Amino acid sequence: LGMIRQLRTDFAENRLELWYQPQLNLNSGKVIGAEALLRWRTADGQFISPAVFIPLAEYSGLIIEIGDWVIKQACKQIKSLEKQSFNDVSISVNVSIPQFKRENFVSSIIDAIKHYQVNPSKLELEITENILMDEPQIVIDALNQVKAEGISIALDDFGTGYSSLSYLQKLPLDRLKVDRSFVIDIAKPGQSIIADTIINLGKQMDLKVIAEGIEDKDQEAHLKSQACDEVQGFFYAKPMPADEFLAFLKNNS
Ligand code: G
Ligand code: G
Ligand code: MN
Ligand code: NA
Repeated sequence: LGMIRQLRTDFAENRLELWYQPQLNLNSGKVIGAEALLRWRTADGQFISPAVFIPLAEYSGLIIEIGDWVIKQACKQIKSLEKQSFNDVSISVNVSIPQFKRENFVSSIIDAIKHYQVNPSKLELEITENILMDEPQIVIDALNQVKAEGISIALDDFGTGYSSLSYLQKLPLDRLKVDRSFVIDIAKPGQSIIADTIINLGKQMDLKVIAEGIEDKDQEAHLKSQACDEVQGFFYAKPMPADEFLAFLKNNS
């Protein structure tokens, strides 16, 4: 509970930062976007991992305010990229279950897009299949509204959650993210079956496929052999502050 109180105070004092991990087109090597990832820098300069504080934010309800801030921050970032003529760079934000349960979730996103006057297709929401665990219809309705606004939707951590394949056809998706756990051993004999199958499934469904967690060139070579569209991983770049992302973009576009 002490930590929740500290999170609330630090959020109010602007100690949360949004960092960006580049996403590249595998063929061209050019940056096509970034995943926005929260970082919490406490007053004494320590970083606390989102893997630790996101569950606390969800449990305490703080995720609503933090999630609003993340979406506004991402729109602001898209605007600033557009101003520097990077019009084709998209920003993906992770969205938690409690955010969807809120009445005005969709209108809050639309407000942010209008406020910053950004192209909605440059904003992508990353959802996980776990958001369908309860009240799937509420979530599917919200996603359909989001999609109708031209905002993109990606399914994150695909294949690691609790839902069934039948939902894949009910969700208005643009992109499938191949989870890092399926990528880690793909260069080893016989260890790439799940990743290969997910890539193929995504292509058959006319979705863009992005693989996550690439750490070496053998993994990259395997993904090229499967014609995977896009990649994200430490091999290319780690998550970085906005100014460093801009510099990375200038060098890789
Ligand atoms: O960046 P890192 O690998 O430490 O992130 C750990 C986890 O925190 C990941 O599962 C990621 O999706 C989640 N996360 C990071 N930023 C956000 C955010 O803005 N909102 C939500 N809901 N989750 C986030
Ligand atoms: O759950 P989600 O897919 O949103 O998590 C994204 C997290 O994965 C980010 O916090 C990011 O730091 C981490 N990540 C991204 N690329 C790599 C990688 O190549 N290796 C490892 N170990 N983690 C990665
Ligand atoms: Mn993600
Ligand atoms: Na993932």
